[in-house]
Amino acid sequence: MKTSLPPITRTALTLLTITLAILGRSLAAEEPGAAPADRLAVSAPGTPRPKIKLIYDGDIGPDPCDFTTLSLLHEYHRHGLIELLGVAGETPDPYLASTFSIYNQFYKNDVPIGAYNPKTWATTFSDAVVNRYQKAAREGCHAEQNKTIFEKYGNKATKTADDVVSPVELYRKLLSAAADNSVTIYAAGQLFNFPALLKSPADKISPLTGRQLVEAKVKEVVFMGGCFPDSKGNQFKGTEGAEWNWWAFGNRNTTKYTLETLASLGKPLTYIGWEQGIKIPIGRELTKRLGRNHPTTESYWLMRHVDPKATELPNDNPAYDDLGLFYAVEGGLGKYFQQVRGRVQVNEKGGDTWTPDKDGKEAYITVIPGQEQELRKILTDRISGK
Ligand SMILES: [Ca+2]
Repeated sequence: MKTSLPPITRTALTLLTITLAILGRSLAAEEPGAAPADRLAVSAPGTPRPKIKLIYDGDIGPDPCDFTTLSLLHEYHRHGLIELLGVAGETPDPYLASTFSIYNQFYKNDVPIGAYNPKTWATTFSDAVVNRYQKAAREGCHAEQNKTIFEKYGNKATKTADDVVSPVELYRKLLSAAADNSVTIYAAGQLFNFPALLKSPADKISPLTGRQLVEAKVKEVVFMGGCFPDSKGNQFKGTEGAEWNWWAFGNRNTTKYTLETLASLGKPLTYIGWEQGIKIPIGRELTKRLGRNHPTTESYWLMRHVDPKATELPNDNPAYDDLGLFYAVEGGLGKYFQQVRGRVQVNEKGGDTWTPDKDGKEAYITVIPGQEQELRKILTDRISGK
């Protein structure tokens, strides 16, 4: 919608913008390296505040929290809390593009999609990674969610891998069109897209390299990944001591290269570890509200092997990714979350340790004890559109 404002209003708006900008800077200046000021308070959807321009980067499936996160992204987008610039898939799954498209159809949004195509993904994924991913999807989790969701909810208008651009192309387009220092990335999966993007050369989309685009356009990155303060204390099965996302299906240095490069570019990086989402199980109430005929409900049924005739989900599931997205968009430091500043060190296999540093530009966040029930309720509300 275009509106033409009278000159006086434009001047007033300009002054207001300048005042807000100065206020924003002075707030940020109070505490070097602090989370943005709007991370400090949770507001209800619809409350006027600067819209976060967000790119989602992640794996969808097999965990239900991937699908609840997609629902939450679309709810935030349609409630105006974020401008969802695009969704970038990062796994070698031929049905990832169609899941993104089905959610666009379900929520009546038209969010740009980037996903890998089986015909070309060999330039990004080794055979070993593809095999480990497929083995995990089939055996570890006993479900190929995206394929089933396509068969059940796809239609003629559903886009597939052949209809969408690659994740790197999506990123290059979105970042080149964005204002400087304006884009928040929420990364809730393995980090395969980042090395490919950071190493991408100048092309017809942009004269900047991927590294230059990230340096110029990205404001901050929030990750669901790792385990804090270190991953050694947890016995992760089959992931060589690393948390699942940061293990990257055994692809050496994917996580280490990504985090070290982003840190060297001076980007504020926030992590929410595996151990936080486990405290916030959701699903039973949520799937009741969404109804059985919804891809997010479907993902819970598939993951839990629920009898197709059942009307209710027997268990909740950890809200790993949706909890991180909630923080990335609505904040809640001091109310729901606390943060520890410092610097992460990741080994070549994706295992992590932490060095505290009160002036660090990186932070991991944890749920404030006692806030778990409230977070379960608020996440259930948000994901179901309340
Ligand atoms: Ca995920």
